[in-house]
Amino acid sequence: MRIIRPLNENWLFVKKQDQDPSVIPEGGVRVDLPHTWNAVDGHDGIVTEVAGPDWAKGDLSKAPEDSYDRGSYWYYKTFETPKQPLKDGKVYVEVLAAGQQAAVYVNGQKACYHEGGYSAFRADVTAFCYEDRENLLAINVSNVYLTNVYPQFADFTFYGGLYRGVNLICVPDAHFDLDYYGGPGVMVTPSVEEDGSAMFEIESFVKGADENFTVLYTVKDAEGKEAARGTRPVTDSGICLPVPDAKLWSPQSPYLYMVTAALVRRNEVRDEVTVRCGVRYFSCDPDKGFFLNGRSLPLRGVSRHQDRLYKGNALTREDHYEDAKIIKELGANSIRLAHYQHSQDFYDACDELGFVVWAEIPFITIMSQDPKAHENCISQMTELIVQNYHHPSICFWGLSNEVLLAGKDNEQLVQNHRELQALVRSLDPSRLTTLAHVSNTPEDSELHDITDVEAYNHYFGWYVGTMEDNGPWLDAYHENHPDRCVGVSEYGCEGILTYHSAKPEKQDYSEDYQALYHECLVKVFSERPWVWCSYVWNMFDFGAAARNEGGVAGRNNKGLVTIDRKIKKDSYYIYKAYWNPEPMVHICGKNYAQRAGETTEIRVYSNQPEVSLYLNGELQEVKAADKVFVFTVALQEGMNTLCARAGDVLDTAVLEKVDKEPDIYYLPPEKRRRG
Ligand code: ADA
Repeated sequence: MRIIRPLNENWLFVKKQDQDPSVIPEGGVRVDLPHTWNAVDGHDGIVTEVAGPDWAKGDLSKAPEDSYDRGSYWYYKTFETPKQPLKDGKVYVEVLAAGQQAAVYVNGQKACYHEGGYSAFRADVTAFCYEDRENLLAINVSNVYLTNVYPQFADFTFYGGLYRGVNLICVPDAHFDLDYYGGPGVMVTPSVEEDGSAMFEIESFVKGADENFTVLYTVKDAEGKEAARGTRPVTDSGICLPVPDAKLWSPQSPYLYMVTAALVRRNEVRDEVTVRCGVRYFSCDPDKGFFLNGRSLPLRGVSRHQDRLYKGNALTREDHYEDAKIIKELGANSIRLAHYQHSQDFYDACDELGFVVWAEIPFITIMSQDPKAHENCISQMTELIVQNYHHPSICFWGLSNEVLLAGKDNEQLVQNHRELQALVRSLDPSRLTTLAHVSNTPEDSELHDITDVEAYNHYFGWYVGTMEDNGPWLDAYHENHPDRCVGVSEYGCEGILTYHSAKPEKQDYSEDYQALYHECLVKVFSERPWVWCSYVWNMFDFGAAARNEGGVAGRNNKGLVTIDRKIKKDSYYIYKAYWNPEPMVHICGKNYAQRAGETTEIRVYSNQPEVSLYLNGELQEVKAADKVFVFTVALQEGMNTLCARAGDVLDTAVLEKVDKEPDIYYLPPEKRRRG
């Protein structure tokens, strides 16, 4: 049987460029994986030397503006070759991700080189391992800018490091394949039959086995009960296993099956692989939007980046699950996992907690002029699909994001998209393709005619226009292009807890404006089920090293929740009111703690029909409204206690009446966007 041994402890991290992979160097620090060397400078806003290209002119010859350490560094670790029961086994090193490119050496011998910072890759190191003494594993990892590796340039930090972990995998000579784009060596495609039963179409890819071997497949239900079983010869290993009365997967009922393929010789299982699957079917209609299992399900959710305060992207499985639970509490039914392949941990959480996922590759902002870059797109898309084929949560593969932001709409760009579309169709005809247009993408661009569905990134009410422009834009587009399935892949605005105003306005970076903006947008989408998806940009504030806005350098602050996951902003709660049926009430403006003026506005969010507001124990008013309840109250001198009751739920707030509000509440325009 295969042995999977995590190699995450006791690495030596050497922050030097050229090193000898066959000898442990002097210096360095002991680290455990996951690890990134940009855990702090990736979003602390301290600008180091600026290599400053003018990327807007497409000049990417030099590394984009660097305000974090982009280097080529080394990790070292010794390991023993595991003793295998059978002598002819194979040994692989599996890197779960290395930002952004990496080379793997064992005992000084180069085993592989990989480009792309977000996918797993493996190296067969059998020939380089010693039988009788320790081996030396050295991995050179680099997030130095290369013209042929995506992302070229984008509004998030390209963290460097072994940030998801490394495994040693040992398999017998006869085993399920480990060489194909980091895939599991088995491919399971569940589908729903006319009679409501499910069919599990399974294919496995076996190496080193002769006619004495067979493959035994079993399907187990969520209770661990065997639901189907079948055997095939390795020479023709495909099989379709029926599961009558299958339970479907959906966000409301994320039912999972376990499919195991066992490689059997005589009465012995030599190798085994298990994948989790879900049975569902879905479609998109230009006029009716997204359907899952035959029911309309407008996808209403958030986008999420994979980094946290002072951890960078070196997250644990618990971190990923915590993020997913915060999003589940919001009541989202979908997540756009921008702008790259995310961790298996997070896709697993989406399968288990129930989210429909848009997964994508980092073909973003600009198409590199380096022809080799398209090969990188192709390999990253292949890895994304092969490594994540089994996640029932994933329904969409995203080809690109805002490639017209800094690039030109040209034939090569269209051709590259057509090739990506053909690749996805060949690897996975069971899912839909999509892409995210930058807001000013011409409506007659050929980029509209390639993917199955499409979406736009719109920031009306933040960068341009007003929040009220969003509904009319969607209605006009829908009318002009009734054959297109259109969604909104991004929308949002900055919200920083320090800034407050009784008269919030666009670009004031206040928590209050962000809440008003999202009050407007959540309603726009609730009235348009034909908009197949809408994703708040972003669920969490995240690292964007080149940014310097709102007095918070190094970060994008459009999150509904702070980068440390500790504080939900007011805007979080308007979504909870719309999307989570559990009774709730939330008094906004708790951080707007000191208020001047005879009266002040108190906004309350609730999914209950009526809210009663009390000031210092006195009932002020009972209001009936739909989600947003706006009261005007006259605070008394000093400290005041507010209480909002809605049915059986309540919320309180403490506000102080002052003569003059703190200057810090207001960010002068000249300080709002710098750099
Ligand atoms: C774009 C881009 C995002 C982010 C966003 C913003 O839509 O796709 O990655 O940069 O703008 O915050 O401006």
